[in-house]
Amino acid sequence: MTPPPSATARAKPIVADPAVAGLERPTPAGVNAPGFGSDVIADALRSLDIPYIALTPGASYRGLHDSIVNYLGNTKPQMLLCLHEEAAVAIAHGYAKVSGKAMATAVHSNVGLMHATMAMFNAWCDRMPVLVLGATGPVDAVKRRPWIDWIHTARDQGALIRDYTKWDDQPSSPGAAREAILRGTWIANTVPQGPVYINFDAELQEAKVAEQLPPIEIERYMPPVATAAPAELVRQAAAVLKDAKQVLILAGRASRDETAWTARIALAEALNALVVSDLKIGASFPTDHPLYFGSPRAITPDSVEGLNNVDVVLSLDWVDLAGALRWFGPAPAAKVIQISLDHRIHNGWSMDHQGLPPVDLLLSADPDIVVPELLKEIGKSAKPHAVPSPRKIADKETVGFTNEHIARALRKVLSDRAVTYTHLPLSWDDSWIVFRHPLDYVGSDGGGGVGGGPGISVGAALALKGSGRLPVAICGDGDFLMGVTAVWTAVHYKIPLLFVLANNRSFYNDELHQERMARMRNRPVENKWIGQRMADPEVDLAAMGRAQGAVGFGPIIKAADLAPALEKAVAAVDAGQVAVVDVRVEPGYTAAMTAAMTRAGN
Ligand SMILES: Cc1ncc(C[n+]2csc(CCOP(=O)(O)OP(=O)(O)O)c2C)c(N)n1
Ligand SMILES: [Mg+2]
Repeated sequence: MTPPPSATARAKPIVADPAVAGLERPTPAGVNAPGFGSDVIADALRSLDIPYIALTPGASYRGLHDSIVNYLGNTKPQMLLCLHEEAAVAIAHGYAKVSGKAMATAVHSNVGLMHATMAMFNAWCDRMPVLVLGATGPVDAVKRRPWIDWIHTARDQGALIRDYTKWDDQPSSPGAAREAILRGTWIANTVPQGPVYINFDAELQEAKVAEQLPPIEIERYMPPVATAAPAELVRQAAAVLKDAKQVLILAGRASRDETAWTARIALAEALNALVVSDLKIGASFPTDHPLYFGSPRAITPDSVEGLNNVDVVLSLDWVDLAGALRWFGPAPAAKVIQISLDHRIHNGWSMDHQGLPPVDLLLSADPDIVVPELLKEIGKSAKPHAVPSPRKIADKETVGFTNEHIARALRKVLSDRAVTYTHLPLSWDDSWIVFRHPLDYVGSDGGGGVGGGPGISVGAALALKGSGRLPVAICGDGDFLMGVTAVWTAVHYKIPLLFVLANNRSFYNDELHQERMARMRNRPVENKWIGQRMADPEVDLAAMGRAQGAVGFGPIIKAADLAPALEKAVAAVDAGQVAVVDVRVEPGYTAAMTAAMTRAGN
């Protein structure tokens, strides 16, 4: 049986990049049979074709570390050394955003896991698969070294992350460890995807294997999961959509699969539906398509006028359906069809499930699988197509020196080149850069955890290596500074990537909040910068790139210098380097962004 398109996309074989594979070759150890518990764990990772394990080292998993280097020969998986656990997990997160598949990470005991938590939360909210391996000091107290093994052993380490992982385990034998790795990887990769955590007792890793485990057929433990909707529900949904006067499609979470992308466009065209997408998640619809309405930020109380005729809303796993329905007022009259599996991983700790939306018809299935089925029911051109008239990008020079100048310069320098935007800052406007392919943009950090941008971008760039696509990360200065050491990993492992930094020398998003407070309380607005501005001294971000082996450009302080600097930076990336361009934009957001942020309820 041929698996449906999204299942295939999420299970593409992954090959290690030859340039990366040539690095850090160990002296052969000549080991060929698993002698220790951690060799069994390493064998299980090898059997799953996981190309990389991003890690920050620690003694709690010294057994596993040795097995990967000396038993596996540091290949499949190959270690990617990271300077912070948050970067290690973010890299795996970014890798999954492109490949659709979990990469491995390893983090040291409770302390490494604590550093990793925010990145795990980001991956969780983004519904991205990551296999996080961890370790604890000997569970058997008699085996613990004084002091250090005690502070690095916790009764229930998984409790730190249980609320934002799909599953966790602490196996107590090599056989159980192998099973945990198979189960964890399978769960992580199954839609809705998410991170999993497996904690290995140091003693289990370091103990000799009493007897060899019988070999197993890995494929039999990795059954592909493709969740379709019952035919009757698809027929009902198709009937509602065909009868609608005006459908609004909320093109939400989707795979990077091109076939699914094409089917989504065909469905919108067959229904002559308006389409909305969201910068929170990867590109899900061509933003220059005549049916494309904009991102939620474009939907202001005034523009909702344009949605007045909408009588059916079709959500393709939209991140916040209840929030979107508020565009129509407190009690939306439109019929709502939801296609999503997300409810399957909602829990009581994280409120990332958002508000409870009214839903008239739920298809509990993967939208990438349902959309082609709906299309079959509806037929190709039930309604006249809109005349293609791509959304115009306002290309006139704007005043000052803002993020819009960055967009304009990138458009000029990159022209029609295949680019993947691996990260965009919060203040980005979706009308500035057009997306025409599912890999043009891989979405944001998921959990709103600032600092994820650099690591996610390095992981995405790693997965894109050799694809011919240019990875471009546009990060705020705050985001970059919090995750800056990911740059070293990119440089060290020869992962070409362009960082363009929207450096307003501020955690500016929060200046707006202080402004709002001051206005509400009738206090001086001019104090909003205090405790927000990173000035005196201004941080030299290009130098922070250079200090880690990247090529640094800037500070660029005027618009005219930007395109020439970007040209040089792109040439450096084309030559295999990591480039960091420090653009000193003015503090301030666009009027639309400011309005969206300071609207009532924010
Ligand atoms: C880990 C974390 N700390 C703090 C915040 C609060 N926060 C939200 S946006 C933001 C500012 C980010 O600064 P920057 O990346 O420079 O973007 P800017 O707002 O200046 O455009 C902060 C601090 C957060 N979301 N996550
Ligand atoms: Mg900033």
